[in-house]
Amino acid sequence: MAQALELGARGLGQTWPNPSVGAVVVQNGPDGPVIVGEGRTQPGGRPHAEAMAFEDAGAAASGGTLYVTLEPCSHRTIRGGTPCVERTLLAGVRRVVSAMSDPNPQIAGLSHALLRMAGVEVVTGVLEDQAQRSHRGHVLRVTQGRPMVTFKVARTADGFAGGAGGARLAISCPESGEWVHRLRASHDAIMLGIGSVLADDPLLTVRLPGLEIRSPVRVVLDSSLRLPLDAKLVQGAATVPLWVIAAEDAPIAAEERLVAAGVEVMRVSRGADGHIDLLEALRLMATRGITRIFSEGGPTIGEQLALQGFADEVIVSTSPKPLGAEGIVAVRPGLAALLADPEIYAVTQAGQIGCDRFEVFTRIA
Ligand code: AOF
Ligand code: ZN
Repeated sequence: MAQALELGARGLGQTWPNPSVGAVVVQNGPDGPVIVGEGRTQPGGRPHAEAMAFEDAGAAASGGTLYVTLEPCSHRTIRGGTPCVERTLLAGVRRVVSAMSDPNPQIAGLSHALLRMAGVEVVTGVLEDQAQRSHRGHVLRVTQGRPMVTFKVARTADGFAGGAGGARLAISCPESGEWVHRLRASHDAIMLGIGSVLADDPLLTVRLPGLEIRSPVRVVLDSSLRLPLDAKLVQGAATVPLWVIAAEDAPIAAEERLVAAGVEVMRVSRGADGHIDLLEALRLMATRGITRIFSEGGPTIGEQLALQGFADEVIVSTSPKPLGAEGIVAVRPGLAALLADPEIYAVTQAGQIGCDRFEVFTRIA
């Protein structure tokens, strides 16, 4: 199962609207169990992990065990083909070990039951915590209609994300830069506020040497459609999709200019604070198939995401260098209070990357 989880984790960010599942087929050889097939959900969500693993195993799957990180599917869809439960039976598998049931209401325990009825031994809940973490985006999308959100912020030793007035700071060391690209690549979309775009003019593509991957969709929350046409994000809209979420009252002329430049503009209501209604924006992204969102800022969005209960993971990286002056506070007080509350966030990872220290907080309530 650990191997299956490893396989599945490699596809995070690439398989939306589907979860990234890993599957391993094991057969008893003369010297003990051997892996005869492996697979993971393919980019875009199909073929499913089991289909890949059975194809890899061929006839060797018969009589063997399937380890899979999510309950196999049994539903039929137009784009589907043979459901994985049927494939499992056709392959002659005798035992299925699954990490967790699939909360997708079309499946939700039905597949495990179908397999048992067909005489297959089914074991569930193996390494479930890890599987739940890996499939959190899918689980939230099918149970709550919103994607999972990871918020990351980098700060100086004295706690600032930017200089006074929002001036951009070079905070992190080079090793952290590569890590951020990996984090981006493991999410379906990167979301940021118009303030960060106007201040930094970022490109937000994923550059990982030796890795051929689909770059996450870029999403800008821009209630009044202030995004300039010469922003790098807009210039790159032909190669990597750019979605702009605006308020209903934003000028139509601005929308038309952006659309002509290849940007997709969507509209939602304004929240009580006058900004984009975050829940509506997240729901909209979920309807478009997004399961995992990476937000790199800024501090205000991070605080709002956390206060409204949507910051499922928060990553704080701290450099050893202080700014030594007044700046933009990276972890705003509302977020800081929640992170410090052990009933709301648990520290699930901590360590050092290059010169930077980092902590990963996972929302538990
Ligand atoms: C599996 N194996 O590798 C994945 C599964 O749109 P479809 O027809 O591909 O079905 C999507 C649903 O199937 C998705 O919402 C989730 O419940 C499950 N994903 N199932 O057996 C896989 N990725
Ligand atoms: Zn399937």
